[in-house]
Amino acid sequence: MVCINMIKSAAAQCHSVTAMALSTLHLTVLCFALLLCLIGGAQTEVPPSCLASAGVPGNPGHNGLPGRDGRDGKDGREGVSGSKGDRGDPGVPVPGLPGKMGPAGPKGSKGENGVMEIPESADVLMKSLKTDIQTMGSRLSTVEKAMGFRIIRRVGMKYYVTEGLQDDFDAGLRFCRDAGGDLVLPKNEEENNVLVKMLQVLEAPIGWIRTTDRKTEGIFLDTDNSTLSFTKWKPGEPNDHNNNEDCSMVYTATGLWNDILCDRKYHIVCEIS
Ligand code: MFB
Ligand code: CA
Ligand code: CA
Repeated sequence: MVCINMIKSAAAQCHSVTAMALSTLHLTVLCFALLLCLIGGAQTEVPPSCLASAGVPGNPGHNGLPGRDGRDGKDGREGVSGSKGDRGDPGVPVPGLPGKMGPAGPKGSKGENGVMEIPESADVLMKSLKTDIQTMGSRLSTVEKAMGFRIIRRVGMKYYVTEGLQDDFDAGLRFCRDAGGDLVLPKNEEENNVLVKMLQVLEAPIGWIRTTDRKTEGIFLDTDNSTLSFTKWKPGEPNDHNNNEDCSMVYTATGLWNDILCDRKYHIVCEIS
């Protein structure tokens, strides 16, 4: 069918060929198409005039329809570098990798004093330390008092001190209490022995002991009216000889105690604790 149309078109144009001048190419194409049709066996009539002589080429026809896209050509050679492009937009800020440790900065200014939080254990420790400090303070005070005497002996937590003075019982009480202590009263064998040794140093045969039965005859108490936890009476003593013996003394030779008149003058040994 296409072939007939082409021939009709060719025929129509051939008919006018004498009147119009077809392009050589156009005429060639048309004749080639005609030849193809004839070869194809198409049984059609070709006007004799078309085959008789070529006419004058006509005006160029309208441009044909665009052809189909051709196949991609081969890659071209690499082009020369283009000129420098415009400056790009600022990039999206992305944190960089951490930098190297810089040099130490200048020492900061002194901070405010912090509030010391004392944990419970430390609180207990603080209380213990306070007690220890108080004890040490008391001990220091004791030592300072004892240091004022000519002869000093430490026994347990006490100091026995003496200047070698002799006087009556009540004078002895006043002297020792004025020195910050009291007249000596041994509370055990050890203390009694230290007292005896001090009297030996003084070459004193007798020394005062801080106990009397002034409150109740026959009941010997400390001067604060407390009972005695230790005594070392000589056998048969206290005997309130001549019914007027209410104070107490120790024999240096034996370390034994005896009740005696309070106005006798014996060596004074003080205790400071
Ligand atoms: C008495 C004694 C008394 C006097 C007296 C000289 O002992 O108890 O206190 O010391 O001797 C016998
Ligand atoms: Ca008595
Ligand atoms: Ca006696």
